[in-house]
Amino acid sequence: MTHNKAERTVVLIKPDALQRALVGEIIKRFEQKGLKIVALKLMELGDAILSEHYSHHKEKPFFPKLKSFMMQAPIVAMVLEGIEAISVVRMIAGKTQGREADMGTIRGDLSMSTQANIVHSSDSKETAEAEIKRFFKENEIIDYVHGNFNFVYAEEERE
Ligand code: FUP
Repeated sequence: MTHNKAERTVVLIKPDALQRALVGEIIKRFEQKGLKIVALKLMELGDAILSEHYSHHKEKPFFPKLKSFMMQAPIVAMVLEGIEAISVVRMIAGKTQGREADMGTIRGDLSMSTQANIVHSSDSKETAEAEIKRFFKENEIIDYVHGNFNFVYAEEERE
């Protein structure tokens, strides 16, 4: 990581967003906020990785349908970096239920659904760490200096 206060978090742009041609719109929102993209790729997810990823929901009635939904089209997986990136990304994504999410958030502006809710994002430091390992090889994450760093953050935040 290029800054010692920075966090890394995983975003998955889900099949509904790819099918609705919203990938650019979503990446734009994270970029414009000032988050740094340190990994980015298109993936097709299979049953095994989805069972692991959604293991906290495995007893829920919606679990099989959630997995098949995630297999309907490719997803875009990213790692974003920034100070407090995990909570900032959750805030930009908005509440899980698209119909209830605040306007201005990705889900509030773009989703009418709970399952087809456009993005997934890591919900804690522990989850982020596990999800980075789940979706990325070490050499797919690129540590580089972003030219806008000194303007995205104030001096005292950069110390
Ligand atoms: P989030 O962290 O906001 O993605 O929300 P959850 O971990 O609660 O939900 C994970 C996935 O399960 C989301 F894609 C939404 C989906 N889900 C359903 O399909 N039905 C439900 O009743 C609740 C969640």
